[in-house]
Amino acid sequence: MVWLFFMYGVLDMDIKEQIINKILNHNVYDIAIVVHNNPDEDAIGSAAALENVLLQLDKNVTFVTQNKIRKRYANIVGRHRVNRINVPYSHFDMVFVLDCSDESRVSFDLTRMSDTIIVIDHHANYKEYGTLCWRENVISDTILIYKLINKMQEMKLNVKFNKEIATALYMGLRGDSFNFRNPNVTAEAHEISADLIKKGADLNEINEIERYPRSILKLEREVWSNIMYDANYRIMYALINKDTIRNSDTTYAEASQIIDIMKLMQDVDVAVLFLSAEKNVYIKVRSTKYDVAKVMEHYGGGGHKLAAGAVVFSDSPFSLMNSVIKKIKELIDKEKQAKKSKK
Ligand SMILES: [Mn+2]
Repeated sequence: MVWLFFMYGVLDMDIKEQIINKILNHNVYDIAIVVHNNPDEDAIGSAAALENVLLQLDKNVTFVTQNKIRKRYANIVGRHRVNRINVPYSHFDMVFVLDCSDESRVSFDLTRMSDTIIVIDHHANYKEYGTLCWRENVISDTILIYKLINKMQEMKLNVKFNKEIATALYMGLRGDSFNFRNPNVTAEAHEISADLIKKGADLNEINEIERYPRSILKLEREVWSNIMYDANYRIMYALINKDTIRNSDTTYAEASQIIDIMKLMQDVDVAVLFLSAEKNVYIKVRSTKYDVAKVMEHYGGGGHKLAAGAVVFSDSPFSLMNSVIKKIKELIDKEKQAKKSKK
């Protein structure tokens, strides 16, 4: 009977509470935070905010960086972390994996890092992994971190929702919602953002982070003169080869921002950017209505319904581009057909 009661108690317990109880366990001191490779604003913001709150709980925190974090994020993550890769070989009492729908987006074996892997993720499509998994399909992972910190305060833990946390969380919210333009933006997202502003989120800092580097102009000249557009399917796409990127002094991360300009164009339902590197081609897709993540999954990638990507090993970016565009057209045909038959 007691045992049954205990079982129900655990089942009843909210996942946030379960995670917090694991953090509070006195055996847990060394904690690592891992985010997906090539981290975006949401991944970086989630990690920075979680680190801040774990430090307040007197934990020893290691922010694992598989890729170099750009200088523009210096005020969010700390100047000492910029342009550094930090993948330690030590063992941790607990590892958090944030904003990462798939283990393959982590370049090392998570299980060698810790026996306790806590996944906090907001992607609609995901692969099951980790010891404890909190999935909620909201617009950014920072919303989940926001809820986690609120829960800590509800549980009367001594944690402050400071300005640094508010700024980091707001950055992720804005990044993953494409400045609150994505169709999945809810009233709750706006309420949370209002609360974060009340808590001191530094909007000027985030505006500064989101500005384009001037070097992108050189690249844009090349891209806009070679841009392709399919008026029937309303697909806009471009292929940037490695020499173009090198000659323009932009990084791949900077060059990939061009997708955000492409998707703002009128009469574009799908924007696709192909960035060719030494051996790989990076594909970025944005859509206003089609589930482009499905197409990216076909190429070993994934993401959100309207914002997805993949990295494909390919010697011929041009033929890869043609095959991806063909697949996207098939998807559009299929979704249009499905809509018709519904009517
Ligand atoms: Mn995200």
